[in-house]
Amino acid sequence: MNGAQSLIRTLVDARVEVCFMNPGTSEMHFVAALDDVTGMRGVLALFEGVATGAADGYARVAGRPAAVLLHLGPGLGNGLANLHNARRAHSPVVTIVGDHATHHHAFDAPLDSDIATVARNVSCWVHTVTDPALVGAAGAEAVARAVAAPGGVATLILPADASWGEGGLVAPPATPVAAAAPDANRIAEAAATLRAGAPAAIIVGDDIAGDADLLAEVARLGAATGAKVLGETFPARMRRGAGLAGLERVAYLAEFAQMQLDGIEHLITIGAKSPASFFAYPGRPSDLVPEGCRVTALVEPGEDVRGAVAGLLDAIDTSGVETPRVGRARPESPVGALTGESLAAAVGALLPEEAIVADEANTTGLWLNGATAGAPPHDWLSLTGGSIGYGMPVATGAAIAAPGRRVLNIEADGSAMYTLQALWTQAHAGLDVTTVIVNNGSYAVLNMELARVGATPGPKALEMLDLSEPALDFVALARGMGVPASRVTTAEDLSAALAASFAEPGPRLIEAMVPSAF
Ligand SMILES: Cc1ncc(C[n+]2csc(CCOP(=O)(O)OP(=O)(O)O)c2C)c(N)n1
Repeated sequence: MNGAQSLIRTLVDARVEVCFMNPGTSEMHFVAALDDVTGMRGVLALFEGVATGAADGYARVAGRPAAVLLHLGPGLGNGLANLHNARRAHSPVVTIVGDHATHHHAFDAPLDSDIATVARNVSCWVHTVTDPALVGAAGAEAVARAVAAPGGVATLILPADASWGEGGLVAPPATPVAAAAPDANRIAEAAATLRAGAPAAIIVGDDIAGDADLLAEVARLGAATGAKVLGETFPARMRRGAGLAGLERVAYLAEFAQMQLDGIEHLITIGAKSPASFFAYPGRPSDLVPEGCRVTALVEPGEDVRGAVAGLLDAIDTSGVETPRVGRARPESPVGALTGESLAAAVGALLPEEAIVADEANTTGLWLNGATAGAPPHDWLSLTGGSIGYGMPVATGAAIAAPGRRVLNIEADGSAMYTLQALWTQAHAGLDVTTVIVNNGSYAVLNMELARVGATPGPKALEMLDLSEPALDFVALARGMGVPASRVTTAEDLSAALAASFAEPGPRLIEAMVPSAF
């Protein structure tokens, strides 16, 4: 057995069963090993940012890692932006970066670079393994590091000679470090604060936002004590819909977030960050915590969130308190002009039960939250790290993680162009992904941000935010990658196209012509 074969067997034994990849010469033994070892599905991506984003989407939905195989420093660099988003989502990802054979470094061949330096920025663990006999153990360790709470990107650098060398040994799954127990004093303090009844807010992180039962428990705590329950602005995964506890998120725009938090005297974070402005603006505060408000970090991300919530429930009497739940409510099917609002209504009216929404609608997404709140239960994925181009790859990985569920990717045109190649993988693998491209011909949000940061644009500046010349033809682009596509200009046509796509297997792209809101 060579090193590569031992690695794949080890990964499969640890339930890492999908590898998104864009390989090169130094990874050929890993690729060849896919046929020697059963249980590992290889998924080809035509750009590394698609592979890394797909691994993020897979992890968010499956709750366990996929592997990503990348080609030396440049391949890793191409995949970095979506590894950044994966890191912010606390997604477990096992990144394997092929490298030159160890003896080859002396020649500084063209693809040689400092891989570890590129990896460190996004990785919770970086390790180079040079001995084929240790490759399996390194793979097992990579999985354990990736899944250890709160989840992260573990990067294994795999020189070609460690891959092709004989003497590979399969390693048993390694035990991840357990999440740190919650601090009893902090639970007592938070419980006393909540019981005292002063204006308080609880901000919950991904562990709660993505778990309907935990979220219901926190919602009950909120109802029992009068505390407002909020989610972070961009959760990795929200479990939401009719019959479940709802979750208002801290607004992206600082002014709105300040309104949400106005008058709050105690803020309790549970596996979440204290709220801060997404960007700095001249003369405006970065910290969104109201003046004089005390912040208690009950547990940090990666500590035992479940235990912390259980501790609060033990300390606070919630008997007889009803868990607030969202009622079933769908918007009327919209007619007429296609706008952000009518697009949202069409989605809200038709979203299938157990759909997975990959939301990168950006400015057009403003109405989506409200329009879908009372839809049948579904999962909602958002852009955790602010690095655009996440939606199409994440939708791809989500579809591989959840066959049988419809994935709806609502994707702004500018963001789509970063990782459009995801469509090819969707067509190749026959994935049930419906992509709605919101074509507003603009980097619209940046038009708004220009004014917010106080910059004065001239025509040259405005040209940098304009995608209209030439107009992007997403129908042609999709068809060119094997995905059936159509363009819609009215709300009823969008509804018809959505309904048709939800009723048929495989990918489809709908290009929605929506005027820019800015
Ligand atoms: C990797 C990366 N590059 C650049 C940006 C800066 N940026 C933020 S929003 C944006 C344009 C968004 O346009 P689009 O996706 O079409 O959405 P719209 O604002 O039109 O709704 C850009 C370029 C970013 N966030 N991430």
